[in-house]
Amino acid sequence: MANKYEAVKSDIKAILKKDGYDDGNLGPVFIRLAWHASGTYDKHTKTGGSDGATMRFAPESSDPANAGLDKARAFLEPVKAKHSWISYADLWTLAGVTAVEALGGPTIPWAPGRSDKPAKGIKASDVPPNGRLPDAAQGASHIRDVFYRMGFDDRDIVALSGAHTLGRCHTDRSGFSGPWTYSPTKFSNQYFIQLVNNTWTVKKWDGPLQYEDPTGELMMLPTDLALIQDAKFKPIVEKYAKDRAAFYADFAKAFGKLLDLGVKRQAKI
Ligand code: ZEM
Repeated sequence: MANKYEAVKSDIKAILKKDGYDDGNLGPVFIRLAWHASGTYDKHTKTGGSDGATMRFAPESSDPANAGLDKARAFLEPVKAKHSWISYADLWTLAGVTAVEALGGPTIPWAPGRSDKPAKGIKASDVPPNGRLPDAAQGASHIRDVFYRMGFDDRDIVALSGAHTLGRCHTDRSGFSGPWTYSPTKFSNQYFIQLVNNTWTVKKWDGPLQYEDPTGELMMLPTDLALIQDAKFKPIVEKYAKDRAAFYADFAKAFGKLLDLGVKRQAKI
């Protein structure tokens, strides 16, 4: 990677630790930003994806699925101000890559070359419609519909879901609450270990349906539990719970592919 991108990476790395914010690190929300910027891709119409950085514009900016990502984008503004030549689309995806690596995850293949759709004259039809990102309240067939539309298979789906080893749910963003693991700022295969080895029951509360472990400290979304309820997903979850290296290799490949969906590069870099 060219030195100027390494310089951006090191400035992103420098702002990750943040006392008083969640578990003290912006990495998880940067990874979610990179994922939501990319996960709108539709292979049939070749629309959506990280190219264009369309999350700056309505309706994508106000998609309820993107609640809280305005904060992630704002945290990156000082980096953008310092390196004004970089596109938002490259910056947001690079922030996700940098966070995975800085939190102890695998090296993610990433190449620059995304450009930003200009704000001037932007129309709603230039922006992917809301509703393309997965709905945590649903099950395996919905997950497959969404990720197959992006061009992923079952193994990719399970590998990508392992990102939930990091971060947490916020009642004021998604309505859900809590972290998936005891180490939400350390990349690991803990998410799969928890899914397989812990006991998950419906949480009794006023919020949306989610699951909790016997301590009540950890959580799973309905879509997370779908991964051990589905006969094809479950063996992959079990494999990653036992084989951290296999998860890291598959995650790196799938996350790199996700960030590149629909990217049209102007010139060879
Ligand atoms: Zn998530 N995710 N996600 N995810 N996600 C949340 C948080 C995070 C789903 C989902 O609904 C939610 C992937 C797949 C799927 C991360 C990364 C990746 C939250 C909590 C929800 C509700 C948001 C909040 O309240 O702040 C669903 C349904 C998914 C697929 C079926 C994939 C793929 C990811 C990356 C590769 C991360 C890192 C977080 C934690 C964010 C944070 O702020 O801590």
